[in-house]
Amino acid sequence: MKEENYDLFVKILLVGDSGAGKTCLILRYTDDEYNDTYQSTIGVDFKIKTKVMSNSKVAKMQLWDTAGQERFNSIVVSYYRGVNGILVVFDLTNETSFQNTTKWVQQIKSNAQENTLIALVGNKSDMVHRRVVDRSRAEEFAKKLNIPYFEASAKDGTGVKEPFDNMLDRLYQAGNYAESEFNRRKNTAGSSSGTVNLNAPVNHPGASSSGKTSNSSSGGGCGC
Ligand SMILES: Nc1nc2c(ncn2[C@@H]2O[C@H](COP(=O)(O)OP(=O)(O)OP(=O)(O)O)[C@@H](O)[C@H]2O)c(=O)[nH]1
Ligand SMILES: [Mg+2]
Repeated sequence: MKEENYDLFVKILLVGDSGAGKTCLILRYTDDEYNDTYQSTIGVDFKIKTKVMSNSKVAKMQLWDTAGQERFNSIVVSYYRGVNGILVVFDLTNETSFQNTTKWVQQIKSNAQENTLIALVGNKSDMVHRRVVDRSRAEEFAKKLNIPYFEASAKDGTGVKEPFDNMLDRLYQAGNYAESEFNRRKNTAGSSSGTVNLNAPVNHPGASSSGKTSNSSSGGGCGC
């Protein structure tokens, strides 16, 4: 896709314990695919999704997939400042992964920009019998933090679109996105007062314009 073929651009990062299902959620959302073979993410990776919003605006979403393993944490933390929104993912069948969401949120609050939007996602809702985190407990925790809570299953696809789409809508409402260069030039040329350019894209030092740090660009490397 050419740069000018979209109206807004957002960067959304997924964090959470290793094995929570971050890679699988992204793969389900972008390609509607799922793979049971667990391949832990090394460092940071991304995929792109283009979406036409209900207001007909075309959004280009850069979805950053991070490694949950502790040894990659300093790399992950270095990405917090350059993104518009962050989904904190935990595994509904793993109590520790839920407990650790407190740590993830604290890390975001200490390192991300103040206007970064956050949401909480409980994944693996298909594993009804192995579930250990009640919806009410997770909802209560999210309410305390004043962030939305979603449940999803990357495996059967239930509830996967909602956290991503809701994040996009909230970012749009908050004006927390970048415009395409094309729109920016067009708007500036067409208006003597100029257009307010909210949140110009922040290029992470480690990411080229095709935006890659570890694996291949939109498509490759999403080990799920
Ligand atoms: N039953 C079920 N299993 C899932 C679901 N999502 C992911 N899994 C499984 O959980 C394992 C881990 O999923 P990943 O998406 O690789 O986890 P991750 O959060 O990316 O892990 P790291 O890359 O190590 O941080 C894989 O074996 C998946 O098959 C789900 O919704 N339901
Ligand atoms: Mg992963």
